[in-house]
Amino acid sequence: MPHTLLINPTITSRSSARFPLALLNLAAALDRRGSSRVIDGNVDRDFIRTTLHALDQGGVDAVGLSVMGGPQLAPSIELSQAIRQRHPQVPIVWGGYFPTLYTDTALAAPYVDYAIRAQGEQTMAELVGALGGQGPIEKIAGLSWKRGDEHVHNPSRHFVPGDPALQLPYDKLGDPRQYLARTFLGRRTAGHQAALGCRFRCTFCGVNAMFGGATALPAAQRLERELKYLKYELGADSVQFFDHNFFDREVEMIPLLEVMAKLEMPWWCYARADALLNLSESTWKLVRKSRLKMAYIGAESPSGKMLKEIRKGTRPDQTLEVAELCRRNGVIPELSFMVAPPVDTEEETEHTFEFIRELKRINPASEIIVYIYTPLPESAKHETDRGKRASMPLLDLNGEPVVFPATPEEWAQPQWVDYACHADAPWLTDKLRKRIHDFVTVLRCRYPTVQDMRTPRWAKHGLRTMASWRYRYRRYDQPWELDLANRWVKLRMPQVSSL
Ligand code: B12
Repeated sequence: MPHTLLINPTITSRSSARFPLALLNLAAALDRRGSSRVIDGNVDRDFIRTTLHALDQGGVDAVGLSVMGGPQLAPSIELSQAIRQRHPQVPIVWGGYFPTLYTDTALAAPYVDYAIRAQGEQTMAELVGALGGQGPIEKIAGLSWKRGDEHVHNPSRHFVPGDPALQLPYDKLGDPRQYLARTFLGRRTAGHQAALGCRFRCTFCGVNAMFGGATALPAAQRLERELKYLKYELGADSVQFFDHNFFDREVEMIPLLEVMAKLEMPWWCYARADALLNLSESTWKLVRKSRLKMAYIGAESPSGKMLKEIRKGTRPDQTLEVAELCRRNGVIPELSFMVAPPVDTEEETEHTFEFIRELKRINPASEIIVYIYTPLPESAKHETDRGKRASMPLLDLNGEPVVFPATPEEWAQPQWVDYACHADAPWLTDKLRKRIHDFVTVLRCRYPTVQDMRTPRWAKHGLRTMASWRYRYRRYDQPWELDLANRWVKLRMPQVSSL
């Protein structure tokens, strides 16, 4: 009976910790033919010591880490090095977005023995079986491993839809109630994933690279069972859906929305403008009854040309239309944009600022998220998309091709953490970086996010008043007084900590 430790290295603050769903899904799969323990670094801030202590007790056959690019890399490296040093014989497995997108980079590290690409449940279960002598490693789909100095990439695993009977082992988290958080949705908001994958193939998105355009909705019975567990067993009063893209084809959505309309738990989700615009009035009625509060919609750009280039599949006029539609239905659209693309960098950015102003005119409640456009390196795309379109080489400020990191340590450097978080890019001038910062400062003070529960009303009101003349007259540059006020107020940043 193989025993596996599953670790979620720290990525966010204790108060922003949400169910580590990747590990719960993996644990459910591993426990069919063995056992597992989950250690969540978002809750256990001393997770490295806890892991080493668990290994010191013996009986662990493998350690699996969930690794996302960005701020989770440094703690993942630190943990892996500590394990390698104290227990060199224990196999270390990396899974999740980082090893899926950057498989060779992950394997380049001496402390990563196996990289699991895309969905991990079956691959990890087969790997721990193979490590215990059951079956050859070469046959495990979705696994990458090392033979001497060579990296071996076994064929990919086909997309696996969710199991309708699956029960996530929440009890492995100690008291699962500690993951319910006070958000603008409610006093005890739970994170939940219902559907898997996304059928769209936007070139910039890690989800396409992970699922290759596949999607699977859950059975309505499973959704109802899981939501009832969250509501009646744990006491959750609202839900943040982590689904890569919640609204799919209308006919298939109706049974799911009926479940949600029955439970009436205010909710948040990722959605697309076109999908929302295609819903009929009767479905909108269900959406209202189910109490959808906010939909995060990737608007990305006001330029139709750029939207085509990144294969978004929506148009700028649909973004404007959906802002109005949401207003009529009492849903807040949270619209995200990617500014400073590698070509026409300044023009596109200024054009986006104007477009955001237009959206605010149409629906002042719209929440706006501004990211820097940081495309995935060509090697990180899903294999079926790689090289399909001759994408322009990315050039830095000196006109030299951007060279992406080749080791996890390099990806953990601040400039590459920023790249992974869509916060900075090598083609950004200081002037434009400052201009974006200033615009965002004025915008978020003029329209403080409703997701901020900490800042008192009077402070938000003060910020709004201070920022209003700057916003009105487009005087974004050097908002020193707002920067100063922000140091005291510290408005929540949904793009960093989510709800
Ligand atoms: C919750 C969440 C977070 C949480 C923390 C999650 C955590 N680890 O505790 C927070 C809010 C902190 C967060 C932060 C970020 N996130 Co995030 N996040 C998510 C979200 C919404 C849900 C994750 C989840 O639980 N999924 C459900 C589980 C079941 O799926 P999964 O994690 O993919 O796990 C499967 C496989 O990946 C694999 N797997 C995963 N781990 C492991 C481990 C092992 C050992 C194995 C074998 C397999 C394996 O098997 C699992 C089961 O099949 C996803 C979107 C999504 N729906 O996945 C984005 C997502 C993962 N985040 C993403 C990003 C980019 C970020 C950021 C780095 C940047 C940003 N601007 O958002 C930030 C960092 C911000 C910062 N601090 O500055 C991207 C990743 C894409 C990429 N290019 O890497 C996603 C896909 C969103 C998106 N569409 O862009 N995030």
